[in-house]
Amino acid sequence: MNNFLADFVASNKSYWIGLNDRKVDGQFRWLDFEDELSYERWAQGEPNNKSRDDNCVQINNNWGRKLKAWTDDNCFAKVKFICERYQESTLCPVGWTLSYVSGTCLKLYVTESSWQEAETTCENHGASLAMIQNDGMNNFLSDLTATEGNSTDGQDREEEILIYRKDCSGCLGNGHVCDTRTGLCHLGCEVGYHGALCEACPNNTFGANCSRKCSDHCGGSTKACNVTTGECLYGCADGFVGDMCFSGKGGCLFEV
Ligand SMILES: [Ca+2]
Ligand SMILES: [Ca+2]
Repeated sequence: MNNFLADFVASNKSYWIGLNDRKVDGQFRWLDFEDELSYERWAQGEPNNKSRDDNCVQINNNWGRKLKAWTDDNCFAKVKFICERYQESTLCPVGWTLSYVSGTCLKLYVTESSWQEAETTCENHGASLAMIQNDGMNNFLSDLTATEGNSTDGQDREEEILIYRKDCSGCLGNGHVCDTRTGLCHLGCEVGYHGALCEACPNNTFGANCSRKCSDHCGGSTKACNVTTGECLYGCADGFVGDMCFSGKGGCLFEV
């Protein structure tokens, strides 16, 4: 393959986005929304509804075409795609990229899929095909497509486990410190929390490094106690008193 062709193939990238005119030909809509488009970025001569099924839209980084522009294409064509998911926080799961333009998380999928297969894959990951409402977002997605191949090796990375965290509770540090992408606490854990993620003490333990055990005389079916202080959460079992229920009512101590 000569260099020219190699460059052409390397730069010939198309990705499904959420735009389609499957419902009424010629009326393009974002996914199932009814609103008319407030922003469009069609390539020259597009949309041209070339075949009867040209009802789904790709964003292209094609050599020889207007960069970042859209084309209508056959919905059953197999191309890569971009999913977008909404977050309550400004943190994205690992493998997703935050768009400061939209406040949403974006991810490229390199498994070539029909438009519907792509949308289904997005939905299975709590997302939908990406939507573009302005130049900023169009540029963002275009930049995102430029990162393809950096880490995917032709495979979608399997890292959908949401190990990011919205806060760093349990982590030590002023205002709590953790890697919000991985959830790991950098400075160790507060009293009552343990592990790399500084999770609350398990199995009725409490205190520094979860090294102490809640009193056997804590009340309730779980006999649970506060992970930091050891105070019984549901009062004391019959015959015992005190925050930690170590004292017998008669004044005897049942320290454990
Ligand atoms: Ca059409
Ligand atoms: Ca077309």
